[in-house]
Amino acid sequence: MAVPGSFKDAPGKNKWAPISYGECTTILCERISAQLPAWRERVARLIKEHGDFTISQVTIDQIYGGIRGVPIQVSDISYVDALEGIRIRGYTINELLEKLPRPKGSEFPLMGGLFFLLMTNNFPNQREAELIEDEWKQRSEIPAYVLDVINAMPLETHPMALFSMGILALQRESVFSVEYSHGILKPDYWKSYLEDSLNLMGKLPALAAYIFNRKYRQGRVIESDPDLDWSANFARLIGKGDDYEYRDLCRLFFLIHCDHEGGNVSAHTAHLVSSALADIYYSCSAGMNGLAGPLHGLANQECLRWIQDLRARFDHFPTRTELEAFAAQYVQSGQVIPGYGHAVLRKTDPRFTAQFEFAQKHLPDDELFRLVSLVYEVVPGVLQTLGKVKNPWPNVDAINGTLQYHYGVREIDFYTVLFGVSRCMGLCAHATWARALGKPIERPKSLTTTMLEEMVKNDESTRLLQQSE
Ligand code: NMX
Ligand code: MLT
Repeated sequence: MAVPGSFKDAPGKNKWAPISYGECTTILCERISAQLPAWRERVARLIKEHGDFTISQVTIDQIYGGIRGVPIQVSDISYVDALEGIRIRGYTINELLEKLPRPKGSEFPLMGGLFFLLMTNNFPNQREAELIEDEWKQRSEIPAYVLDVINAMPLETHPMALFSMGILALQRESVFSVEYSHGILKPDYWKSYLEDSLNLMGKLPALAAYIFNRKYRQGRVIESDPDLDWSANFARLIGKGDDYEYRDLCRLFFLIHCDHEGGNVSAHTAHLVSSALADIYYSCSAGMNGLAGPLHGLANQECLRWIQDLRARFDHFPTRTELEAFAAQYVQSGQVIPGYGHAVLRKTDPRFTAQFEFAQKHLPDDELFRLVSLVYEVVPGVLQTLGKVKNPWPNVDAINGTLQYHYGVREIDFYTVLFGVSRCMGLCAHATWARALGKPIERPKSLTTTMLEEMVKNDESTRLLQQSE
């Protein structure tokens, strides 16, 4: 088997047999390597010829306002347009749903194909999508010590904390960390990030299912079925293997949650952590800690709770007027309606629409879905009346819990783990490519309030001086 990495010829560093990568990693490495010289040359030229070109200025408003809208990094893996939504490697959600290879008998894609696309920037054929799926099966076993870590935690621990801990515990498996300690050369770092990514993604469904079964199903054990794809096998591992519609929902759910460009909290966190050359496990675990925040991924559990609370307030299905009054009172009390609003999007999230269409087809009469539909009709208008909400439209989280609930996955606090299983795929692709392009450690600058006050004062003094001249 090929050994993709090369090592420093330094005393004490090269007395070690480098790890042999398998066929799948080698194929992916070849695909990426074929593009790297051109990418590296493009980036180097841009920096050399236009390095001092100003693309943006930062205002005090932005610096105190969560760096909103300030471009701070480059990633060619995905991009979120305010009106169109996400494009992953140039493809919209609908194009991915339509074009990616599928498992036999399903109209929803194989996640192996999505991984291939994210990592290689090449659109996969059926064989390439299945190559990744098969590889993940070989790499799916979770070491016992990782399960011991989870077992040692109190049952009531939030599943996102367990999920993040599980990923962190897997760090012992990192190929990059071993290779780095033996002096692998910088241009080759990305290869072991890729190897670690394949290992991590292969294990995540089993890790998430282990947490689910331990926490909510008295620790039952369900074996994987090697004939199932990654998403359907996850459905099986949580006891939903015979539900063909739920398998499709998993394929849809995992696809739409995989990435949302580089600036969201989980992606940005993982990118920052990996810029210090912390490996995939450290980086993804860190990203998951951000995803666990209620303004980010946890909004999916909060949103279903909100919908359920709303339903519980009435002894009948609420009318439009009743919902309007309830939502208005809710936001006027200073609380946010989960699942609505977005830092970048300025229209309905296409990931919401994809799930909405799934629900219209498969569960049009579900009471919670009917309520989600009514909320979609009413809440944007209510948020608009506040006059401060920049995007009154639903995001991905406004419906995903309702779908899970319909199919019997009613453990609401588990929903963000589902998001995380998928999101790690995007985090891995960003980190691998950041190493491939030799991105440096991130270190932006912080200022003090006094400095800002002085900058404003000096600017005003200069202006007054100029006026008096
Ligand atoms: N309900 C009530 N108020 C809202 C909402 C909402 N859904 N969205 C924004 N606002 C408020 C926001 O709290 C802020 O108020 P204040 O100035 O008093 O602090 C004001 O409107 C301006 O906020 P925006 O600039 O529109 O939004 P921002 O970019 O700061 O935040 C979110 C974006 C997504 C954090 C925000 O819309 C929100 O909290 N939404 C609810 C939580 C949610 O659905 N998060 C999931 C995001 C997607 N994901 O999966 O990660
Ligand atoms: C995401 O999927 O990460 C969310 O929509 C949040 C974001 O993009 O800021």
